[in-house]
Amino acid sequence: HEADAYRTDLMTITRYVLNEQSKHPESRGDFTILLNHIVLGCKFVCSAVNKAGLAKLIGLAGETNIQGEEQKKLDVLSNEVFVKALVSSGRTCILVSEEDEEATFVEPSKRGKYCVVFDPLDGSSNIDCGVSIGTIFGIYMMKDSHEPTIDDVLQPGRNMLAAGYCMYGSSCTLVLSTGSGVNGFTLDPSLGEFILTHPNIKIPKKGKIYSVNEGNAKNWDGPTGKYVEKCKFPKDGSSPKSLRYIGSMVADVHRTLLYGGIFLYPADKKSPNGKLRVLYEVFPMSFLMEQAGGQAFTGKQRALDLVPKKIHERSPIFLGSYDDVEEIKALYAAEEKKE
Ligand code: P6P
Repeated sequence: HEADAYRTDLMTITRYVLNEQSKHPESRGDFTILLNHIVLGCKFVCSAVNKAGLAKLIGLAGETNIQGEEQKKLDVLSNEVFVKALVSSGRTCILVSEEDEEATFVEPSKRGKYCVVFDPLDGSSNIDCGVSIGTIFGIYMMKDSHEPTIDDVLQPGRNMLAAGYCMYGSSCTLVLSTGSGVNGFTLDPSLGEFILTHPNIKIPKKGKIYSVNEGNAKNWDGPTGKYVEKCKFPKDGSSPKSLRYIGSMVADVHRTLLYGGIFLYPADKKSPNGKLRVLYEVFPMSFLMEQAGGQAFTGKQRALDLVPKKIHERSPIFLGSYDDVEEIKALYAAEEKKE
């Protein structure tokens, strides 16, 4: 037959998640319902982001969020959409959002057993210039069926059941892992469905790209400085790596996942814990990298082994191709020995 104009066996994200659920016969479908509400939030934000330029949704909302940054209307809108979608799912008990200083404890009548940590619109400083931005999320099961407390979200990243991001760029791409590999889905606006376009993503073992804000070089610690020097002036005669830095974590991580290489947001003298947030930036991206065969390191330990003490805690992060992260781990280990 000539190639079908229309694929008839559409693997939508909903069908994919249902397939995953069927692997857990004891499951009552709560997780599937939760993911479906996250997907709904992503579809809404995708539509709002795409209209932003026209609907004058951009521009400052005037308020500032916990990070002291001026909130743009899209930030506020996206946060409200996700909070409402997650609460109405009836499957969550605690929500932590980059936009909210305090965690949201869901009222008992709507309470479920999952805790969701998310950045509803990461990279929002890039909205006005059309650079890709994204939603990042992670899902924990509450520790046990008791009254939910903040400790239910202060778990190491290795306890996450699922993590993902949705990138709002030239197309709307949702990358998800529920613990058995990483899959990418692209929104077909004519169907309003996310279709599987990147099955079983595996990050190249080694890459040719490094991604860091070189503007902070003055304040880097030794190992980071040495590693970046090595990328630019390799001693073994290999060719220098390319620098690609978009300044929007979802876009930089998505490129790293698909093309390989390493993304770095190191500590520096100004910010000893780096800039990126543990719960809803470092953990979900580290989870995805490990599921795709890469790794994620904080400069001291495996990122997913970190146990956060505060919901907006930061950590340095080095993530990407397995071999590239190994190199920077060796430099930190050598530094450790000297001390
Ligand atoms: P810098 C965007 O504001 C963000 O939170 C991440 O999306 C991005 O990776 C990082 O900050 C960029 O930070 O200091 O390089 O501008």
